[in-house]
Amino acid sequence: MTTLTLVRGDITRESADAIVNAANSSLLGGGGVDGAIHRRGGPAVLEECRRLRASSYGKGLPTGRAVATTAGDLDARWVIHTVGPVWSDTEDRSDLLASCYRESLRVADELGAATVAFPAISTGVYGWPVEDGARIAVRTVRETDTSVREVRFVLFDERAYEAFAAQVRPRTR
Ligand code: AR6
Repeated sequence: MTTLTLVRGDITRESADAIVNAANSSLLGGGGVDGAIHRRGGPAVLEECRRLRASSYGKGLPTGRAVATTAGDLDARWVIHTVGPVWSDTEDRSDLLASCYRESLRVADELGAATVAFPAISTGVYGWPVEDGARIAVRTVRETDTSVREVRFVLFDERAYEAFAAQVRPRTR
C-alpha cells in the first residue's frame, strides 16, 4: 500500500529515494523547482541530463514522460525529471499532467525507489491552477499500481499545501 504524506517546504531539503523534478523538455535546467534542484544537486545532475540529451533524448523529453538521473548532492539516490504540460484555457491537458505522476512512479518502480517526493507539477511557471493540479496529482497517485511505499507531496506555499490537504483529507460531515 502506498501512503500519501504532505509536507510544506523546499523539496531540495527532503530526504527520499527519489525526488521528482518539474523540468522542461530541454532537461537543461530552468527556474522554480528545476532551478533549485540543479543548484543544490550540483553539476553531476546537469552532466547526466546532458548525456541523456546526447543519447536517448536528442529532441528532449516529451511532455508527460519521466527519466531518472543521479541526485548529485541532494539527499536522495535519484532525481526523476518529468515535463508537465503548460496550462491551457482552450485545451484539456489533464491526461498529460496525470501522465507525469504515473510515469514518474513507473520509473521509481524500475529503480526500486520506496520513497518518492513530488512537487506540485505544472502549478508554477506553467500556470496550472493549483486546486486542479492537486486533484489530478492525488487521484492519479491513488489510482496507480506501484510498489512505492511513500509518496510525499512537498508544497512550497500555504495555498498549495491547503489544496493538497483538501484532496488527501476530504472534510467529513
Ligand atoms: N520546493 C518545492 N516546491 C517548489 C520549489 C521548491 N524548491 N520551488 C517552487 N516550487 P515550477 P512548473 C513550487 O515553476 O509549473 C521551470 O523553469 C511552485 O510554487 O517549479 O512545472 C522548468 O524549467 C509550484 O507550486 O514548475 C520549466 O520550464 C510548483 O513547485 C517550468 O519551470 C511547480 O512550479 C516548469 O513549470
